[in-house]
Amino acid sequence: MKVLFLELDTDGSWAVAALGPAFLAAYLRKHGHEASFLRVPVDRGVADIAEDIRREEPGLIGVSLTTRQWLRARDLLADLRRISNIPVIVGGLHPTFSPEDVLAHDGIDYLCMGEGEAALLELVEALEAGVAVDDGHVRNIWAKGGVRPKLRDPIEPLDSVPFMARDMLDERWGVRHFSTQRGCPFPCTYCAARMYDRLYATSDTTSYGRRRSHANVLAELAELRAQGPLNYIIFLDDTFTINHPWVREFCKVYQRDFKIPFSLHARVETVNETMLHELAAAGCYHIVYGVESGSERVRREIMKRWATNQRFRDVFRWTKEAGIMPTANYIIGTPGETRAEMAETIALHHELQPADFGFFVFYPYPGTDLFLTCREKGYLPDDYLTRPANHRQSILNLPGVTQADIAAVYDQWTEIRAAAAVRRSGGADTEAVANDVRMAAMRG
Ligand code: B12
Ligand code: SF4
Repeated sequence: MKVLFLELDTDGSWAVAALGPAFLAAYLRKHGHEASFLRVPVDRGVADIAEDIRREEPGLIGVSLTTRQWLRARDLLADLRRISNIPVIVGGLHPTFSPEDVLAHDGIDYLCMGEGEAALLELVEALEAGVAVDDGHVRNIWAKGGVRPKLRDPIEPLDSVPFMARDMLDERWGVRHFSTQRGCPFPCTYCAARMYDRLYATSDTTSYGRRRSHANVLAELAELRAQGPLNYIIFLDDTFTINHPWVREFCKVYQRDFKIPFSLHARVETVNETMLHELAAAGCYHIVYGVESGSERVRREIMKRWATNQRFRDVFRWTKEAGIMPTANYIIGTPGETRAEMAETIALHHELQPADFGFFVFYPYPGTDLFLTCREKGYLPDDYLTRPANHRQSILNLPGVTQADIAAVYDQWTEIRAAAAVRRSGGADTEAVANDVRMAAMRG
């Protein structure tokens, strides 16, 4: 059977496609099935993609969904059902943690909870054989109107998963994206990613946290280098630096055999000066750190993040001294955060002086601790299910802080970004540079 994966863009700017389908496509192909990929830019509707879908003649359409993509998917898949009866399956973070709501919508026939490789293969084979799956016997696959399935064990070892099918990723310019691990052991209350660990911890399966071997990761790198230009590697793991012996060994071999510049995501608790120098020597060019708030109280009491501000100052300084560019990400308007604490985040940002930064208005992702807090305390608006997760406006009704307060802080951050862009432009048309940044912040 052929599975066509749709990638639904949510804004105009191009980004790498979801990694999930690239893993799924490789797994399906290994087992004798076909997979193809269609990106659906924001300005294209069902009428525009109908011909592309017909040409592909898929037996199943698959869509990977974050919460941000959900509202677009809901409308597009309902429209698609009006012109096509090809069965549709959705998977990824949002369907996994909002399954009842997602399955209630038209045009969605199956939903995959958690890891998808073996589950999708089993569904494809059942569909080919004409076997119904609504009794929940295909673990992880929930059919519309059917029984909630149990979860199968996470794939072990991760090395047994075939390398991602790169034609599903829309990568360009020799920039390649990598995933070396699954799961994150930290308890951040706003984070959807850690919910996988919790989902698997409460089922009768083993732990979700796993990592590929060095040999497996390096073999994939070598294969890609043999296929064409390999200019830059982006490690998209939640926290690349968790396991120090793994990272040290990786740096040694990578430095010797590749030394291609790379970037990664880290937490300040998981790096030290020595490791940062080792990473830099191996080719690390850029590290993204979640700072999230400048208030130690907000991080400790609300987010369950225990690093001190001094730790952030030290790690940002060490990172720069090692010759690596640090990026900081911040969250604005976390429930329980005061206006003064939002100002503390801006103050810490000025101290850290990262090479780049991102700022996002808090959105309560389904399944997370802070989503539950918002629901219990009545912070969610009645129509929250139809409010977009655009990270520019707060959807919450919070005590003590209004949506206008949060919008004003978002505007302050936009101006900080505009000023940074003007500084970097080195004398170009400053008003035009600042306006570009303001427009980008409005788009999110
Ligand atoms: C890589 C990544 C990206 C990449 C690629 C996106 C992607 N979906 O892969 C890029 C850089 C584009 C990106 C962008 C953003 N991201 Co991001 N990203 C990640 C990250 C770090 C890793 C994803 C990954 O490696 N997956 C590896 C594969 C193997 O796992 P998987 O995606 O879960 O897929 C498996 C199963 O879910 C299932 N499955 C997945 N899809 C499907 C589809 C079908 C049909 C089936 C059957 C099964 C199935 O099978 C897969 C294989 O087992 C996650 C954190 C995380 N750990 O999930 C955040 C995460 C997904 N991102 C997040 C966010 C918020 C964003 C942004 C909004 C950031 C921003 N503020 O701008 C944007 C918006 C993206 C969008 N269009 O919606 C949130 C999403 C929360 C939510 N509930 O929606 C996460 C969870 C981070 C977090 N800590 O909260 N992101
Ligand atoms: S460290 Fe990052 S991925 Fe892990 S739980 Fe916290 S925010 Fe999520």
